[in-house]
Amino acid sequence: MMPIDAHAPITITALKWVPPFAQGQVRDHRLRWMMKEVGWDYAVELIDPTVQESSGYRAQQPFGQVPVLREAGRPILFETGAILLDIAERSGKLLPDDEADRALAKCWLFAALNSVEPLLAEISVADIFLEDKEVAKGYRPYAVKMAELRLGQLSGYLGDRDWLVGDDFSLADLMMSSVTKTVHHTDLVEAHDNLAAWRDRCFVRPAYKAAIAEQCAEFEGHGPKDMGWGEETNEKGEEA
Ligand SMILES: N[C@@H](CCC(=O)N[C@@H](CS)C(=O)NCC(=O)O)C(=O)O
Repeated sequence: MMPIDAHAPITITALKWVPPFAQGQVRDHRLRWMMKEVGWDYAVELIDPTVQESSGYRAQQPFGQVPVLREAGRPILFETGAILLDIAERSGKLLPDDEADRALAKCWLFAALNSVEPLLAEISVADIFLEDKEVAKGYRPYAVKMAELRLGQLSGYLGDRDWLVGDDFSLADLMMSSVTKTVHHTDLVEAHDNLAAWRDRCFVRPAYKAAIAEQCAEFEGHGPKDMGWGEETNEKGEEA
């Protein structure tokens, strides 16, 4: 695993601990993955709800979320899509050389975040976050129908392409494959052979594997107490 350089000029934020269902899912993995793809060093600042709720952090990330990217002499960036695009443009990596393909890769970056992620997230709402289990049960079939629709459309576009745009893995593949992790606890992606194969092509990349291993290793040394939660927090993050 690539070591994290505590003196690196770039720092990203991540959460000290999350429940098992979210480990390997927290969105800082997108930045770790991207940084490893382009070969940039970075340090990680692990934060907890006290920091998330502080006015200092809200000035960096108005919603108190992770990740942000801090770099001396530059504005602090938030929103993983914007950060990935910034890194791609500055490093000259993970964006196609061809101008038309470059424009298309940006379309797919936004499509991942704007047209696919919100629909897939509804399944997490039904499965994990809705407290009224009856309401969740009633809502889930609709959420599944909408997710199936989008993933079917994505599969239709992908066809027998190896990558979403052009001949190489790009930030569009990075973001879209990361977005499919939202439904990793279902077989909705596996319902489409080409989609599952493309996702696996993304996830077999050493940079992805190292990013996930790194995030999960940080959770090892922490627990619910580090987030100010009771030790009885269950695997969904609910306190008993
Ligand atoms: N649209 C944002 C979403 C960031 C986000 O949802 N972060 C989650 C972790 S995956 C978070 O910080 N959740 C804690 C919270 O909202 O308090 C992005 O892509 O950066």
